[in-house]
Amino acid sequence: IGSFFQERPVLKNPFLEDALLRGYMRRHLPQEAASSDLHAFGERVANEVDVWGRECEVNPPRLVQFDPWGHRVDHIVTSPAWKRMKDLSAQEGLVAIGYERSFGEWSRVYQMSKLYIFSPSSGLYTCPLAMTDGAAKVIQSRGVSWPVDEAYSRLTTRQPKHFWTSGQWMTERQGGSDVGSGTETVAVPQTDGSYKLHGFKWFTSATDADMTLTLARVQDRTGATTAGSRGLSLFYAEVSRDEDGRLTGIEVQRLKDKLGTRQMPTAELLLDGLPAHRLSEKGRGVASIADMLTITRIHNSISAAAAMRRVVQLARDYATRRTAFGKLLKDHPLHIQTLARMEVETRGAFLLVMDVCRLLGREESGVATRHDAHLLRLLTPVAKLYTGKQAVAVVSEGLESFGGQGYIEDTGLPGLLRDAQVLSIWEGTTNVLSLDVLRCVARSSGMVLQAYFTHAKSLLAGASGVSRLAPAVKSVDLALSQLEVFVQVAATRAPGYLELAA
Ligand code: MFK
Ligand code: FAD
Repeated sequence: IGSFFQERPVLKNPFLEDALLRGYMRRHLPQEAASSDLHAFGERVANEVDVWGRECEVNPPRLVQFDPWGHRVDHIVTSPAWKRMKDLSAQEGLVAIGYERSFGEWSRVYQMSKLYIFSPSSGLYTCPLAMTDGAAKVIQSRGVSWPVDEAYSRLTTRQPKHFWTSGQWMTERQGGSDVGSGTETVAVPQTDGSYKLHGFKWFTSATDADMTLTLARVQDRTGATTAGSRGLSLFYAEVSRDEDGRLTGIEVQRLKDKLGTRQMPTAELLLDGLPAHRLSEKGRGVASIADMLTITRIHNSISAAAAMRRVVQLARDYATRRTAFGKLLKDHPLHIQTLARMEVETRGAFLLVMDVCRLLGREESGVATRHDAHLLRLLTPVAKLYTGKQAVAVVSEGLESFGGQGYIEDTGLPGLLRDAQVLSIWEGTTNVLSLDVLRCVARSSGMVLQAYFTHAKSLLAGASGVSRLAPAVKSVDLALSQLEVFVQVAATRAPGYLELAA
């Protein structure tokens, strides 16, 4: 059997190991309270939480539809580790930090840095946290009052016993991208001003949530509804059980059998009279849930950058432990070149996503300029679509750097690749987000692009000493001057010209 056993790669404190993250925090948020919290949390992730994440993977959720006597119960049974993730998330303020705003405009950067450290060890608990954050944001933007004041306090608390997570039930069988045409769920008005929802939600993740935001069409007195996006309204519903233990107005049809993200339940739900409250004006459902999409897409980008960082970190460590052709992998220039390319991709992703978080923080603290607002609108889908693709490529390359062991399930490495694959699908596929970018360029009459090029120019100006960047500065200048002409011409030409051009 031989006497050689390869040392495994070791996960060290992901904050201390990440020179770019530490440098970024030193530069932008040098407060001791933030860095010591990130340091301590990194220690916890490496020594305690990472094991729970593995437990979530090997002990995935299951659905118990009936009790032994045939009563419908629809219990989604989750692992103890999954439940611990919920308590930890509250204690560590993984949603709360974004709303406490103790670090002013840098609070989002701080919150997202914690999530970045947590994500690859979280057993996908970052999914419910993303939706929880998105729901809190929608409620906050619309005003915290009845019937969602209690929910808001629960979504943003640090008290584990009080903490709630939220779902985001948008996708139906006819269309997840095109929710405007694809949504069949109807909302039947009740005499007390509330509604009952009837329909079928085809994908609902982290379905053990305490509440949800969802879309439905309000029926008029004749039972008719308005088709398309203009017929959709936004609803708030709590997930509760009656005295017999049955879910109120919901049947869990089945759990999805997925390529990855197996740690968390994703269910098909029949809504059969689910009590709900309308949060938006009638017909403003898509525009009202857009705040949630912004937040969850930023979380998605953070998870993508974090997956890349994790695989690079482990690959670097492994390169100091594995020998081939008489020397450690770290001493093979070609192997180091491969790791260096992964590192460059990871750094680019991190800096892009952190810039989006910075802009979000500025907007929420009321210090954002119009220019910042344009950039946030443009860069949110760009970062999501770009990092989603990068994560799959970098994590795949990362697996190869462990040789055959990268393909072996119980190393935990293949799960990183499976989980990365979803990042470009949910929360808007790559093509759908590309179209979102074009629409926002057109609707802002090109202003978002102007903001982008101006921003790029100022970043490049900071590096003007680097002569290799001179062509880039020149092309940004050219793009900016062409864009200015384009916007001026478009403003004087037929309406819709920009939309067509985009
Ligand atoms: C691990 C971390 C991540 C965890 C993830 C959590 C689990 C996964 C959960 C999900 O996957 S939830 C489902 C996510 N579904 C999507 O992302 C849907 C993808 N499809 C789109 O995004 C479509 O572009 C969209 C449904 C929005 C198209 O619908 P419409 O009705 O054709 O949109 P339209 O006409 O462009 O916009 C309607 C209004 O919404 C406009 O406002 P106004 O009426 O005031 O002009 C738009 O400006 C506004 N809007 C649309 N997208 C927006 C937006 N506003 C801001 N940002 C956006 N992105
Ligand atoms: P479709 O919309 O049918 O898209 C199919 C293909 O067509 C895609 O490649 C897309 O890019 C392309 N396409 C569509 N429209 C265009 C166009 N106009 N131009 C060019 N190409 C286009 N949804 C929820 O609401 N809540 C959840 O909690 C949730 N959890 C999920 C968990 C997992 C693990 C997965 C895989 C999905 C989850 N989803 C959830 C659903 C997800 O958001 C949708 O699958 C996604 O938005 C795509 O919708 P679709 O599946 O209907 O694909």
